[in-house]
Amino acid sequence: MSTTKESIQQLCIDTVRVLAADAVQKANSGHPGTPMALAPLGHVLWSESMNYNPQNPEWVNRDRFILSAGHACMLQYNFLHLTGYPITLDDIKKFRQLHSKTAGHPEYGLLPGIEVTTGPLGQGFANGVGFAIAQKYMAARFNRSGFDIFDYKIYVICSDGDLMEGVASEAASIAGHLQLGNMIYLYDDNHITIEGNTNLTFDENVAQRFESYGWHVQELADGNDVDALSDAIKKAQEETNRPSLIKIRTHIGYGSPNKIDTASAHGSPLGEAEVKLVKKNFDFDPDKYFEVPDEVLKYYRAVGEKGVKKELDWNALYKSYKEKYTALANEYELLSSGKLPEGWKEKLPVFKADEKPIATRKASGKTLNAIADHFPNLIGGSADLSPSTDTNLEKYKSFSLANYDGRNFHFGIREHAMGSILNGMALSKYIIPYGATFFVFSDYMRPPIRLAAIMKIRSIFIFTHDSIGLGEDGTTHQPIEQLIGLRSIPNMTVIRPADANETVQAWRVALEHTGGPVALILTRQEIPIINQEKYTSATELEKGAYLLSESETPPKIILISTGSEVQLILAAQQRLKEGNIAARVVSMPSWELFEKQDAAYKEKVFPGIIRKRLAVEAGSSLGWHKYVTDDGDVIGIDKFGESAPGDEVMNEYGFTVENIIKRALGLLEKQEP
Ligand SMILES: Cc1ncc(C[n+]2csc(CCOP(=O)(O)OP(=O)(O)O)c2C)c(N)n1
Repeated sequence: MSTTKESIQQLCIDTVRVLAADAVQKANSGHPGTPMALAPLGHVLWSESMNYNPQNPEWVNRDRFILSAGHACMLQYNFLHLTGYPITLDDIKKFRQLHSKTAGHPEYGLLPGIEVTTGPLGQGFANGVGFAIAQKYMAARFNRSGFDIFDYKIYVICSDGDLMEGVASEAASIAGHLQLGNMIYLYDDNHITIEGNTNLTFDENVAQRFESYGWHVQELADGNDVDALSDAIKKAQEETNRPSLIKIRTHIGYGSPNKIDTASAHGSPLGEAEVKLVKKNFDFDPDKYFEVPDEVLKYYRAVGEKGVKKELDWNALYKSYKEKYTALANEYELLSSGKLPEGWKEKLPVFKADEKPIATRKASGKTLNAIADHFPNLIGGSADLSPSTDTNLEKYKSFSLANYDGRNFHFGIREHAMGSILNGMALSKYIIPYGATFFVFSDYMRPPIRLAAIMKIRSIFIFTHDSIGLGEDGTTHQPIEQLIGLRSIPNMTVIRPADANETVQAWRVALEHTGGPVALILTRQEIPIINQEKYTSATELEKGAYLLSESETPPKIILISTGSEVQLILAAQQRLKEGNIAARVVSMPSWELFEKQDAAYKEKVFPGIIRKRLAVEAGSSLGWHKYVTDDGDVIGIDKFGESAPGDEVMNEYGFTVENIIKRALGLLEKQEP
């Protein structure tokens, strides 16, 4: 290794570049060019700008780093390794291999130091806004004069692709509006995407665009200028009234004589010969692989060590804070422990059968408001639909520049960003975020819903207007395929409660749930309250499916339903009984919760010998045959809805007691094969 390097800094940066080229080459897949170009930026971030402690990646006041351009993950892996996180050089060598920590894009939970799973462009950008909101909320709630317990910042590296995605525009717009001055976004302006130069598709003036969102924008002409990077980041840190964007002109594949500034440096290994040229260029031995000079490792480990001290200082601050503000500290500690507060279950409302019919969205609103005082960390809102989704916390303020401790969020008509922001909030661990819109617009949120499921985080999605029963708004607003769509996502829990009391229990389960997001699917229309004295308690909702009403004699048929259609099968049971046909009624608000039950319970609900089963649900019939068997039948909807009063559409589509009886009798008459 040459000793004539002008500075250890340069050697550090070049080491990161060479490591990235080597790792991608060894994996024979990946993205070498962007980590090579961004090595100087990474160097500044990890060696001076960000507060973190590699020995405790979970330190609560660490700055959050998000690589929205997740394909460039070799940059992040390298810095995590070099600064001393629990990731070895061997892990780097196993980049993209089965069961390695170094996946093809950064994965939350796989590697300490990865705050969020990224890869789908635009997501990390929008997640950052959720992280920023969480910080602002926690600071407003817990910081006191002289005690900035939460003063961390959010650093995000984003690329052209991130900024082209619509979700980034939504997120940037709301971040500007909320004046989230704790965000520092670093835009890798390399003029290259997969198909070639960005002038193919991307001509706007990004700086002006972000200025008009209300961001503080700086432009750097040379991404290799470490001092300029450092100065710009310092200015961004000082700008606390606006989110910051630093637009940095870089050159993809920097150091590669034949691939620099080309799209081919983006998504494929450089090639053995080219990697050797890169090494020569940087004065590394072309025949050595994964070479980390001692002085480089020493430099970065020393930088990482500084984080230990930072956390110790914070611990001392927190200790005196706790002495002075004991109640607040206790509240924070409860939130951060993930434990639920005492006494909240007693506050859950109970609805009596003689009360007026009530829409489950309304019951949800009443539930939320009944328990809100117990959950200072339960915060959320809606995409401009709170009067319709019933998500407003009546006693609490709106989250705004003037009130960062407000608990009601106005996300604007930005469903996609709302989903991603909720994920960012949920990843802050101490917050339980919820977001609401009409069920049909869950399609606009599909990417963050999927990512919440991948990350197994507790984002709560509230989807109202859950079927053709919503009525006059018509085809475009009537969900059909959304239920099975959500149910098909692994780790997702979908709950479609049958009435007000099941809705209360759905909230209970959602709050107690860990290991993934929950979607509550609620009606617009009013539905009767199922008599809790006559029928099985709604607390059984937690099992996903339960015998809501058993027949007096052994059942000949099982009627299964969810949501607003459960009342219909209950009525059908009664009518069948009058004709001496014993039918069991199963309320099945959640397939996923039911799948978690043991075989004995499943057999109890759906005994193998009763194969005459009829499922009734105002949504796609796809998937129901798993529960009704080949001998069963489904009343579902396999076409789009139409505009008319809700009950008329329901009748027209066969959601009537008469039709249920007709189909049930048809099943019973069918001969066994
Ligand atoms: C939502 C989404 N669409 C498409 C892709 C596939 N993809 C990965 S990187 C990329 C674009 C690369 O350009 P840029 O964002 O400028 O990154 P750079 O090449 O500069 O690293 C695309 C289309 C993706 N990861 N996410």
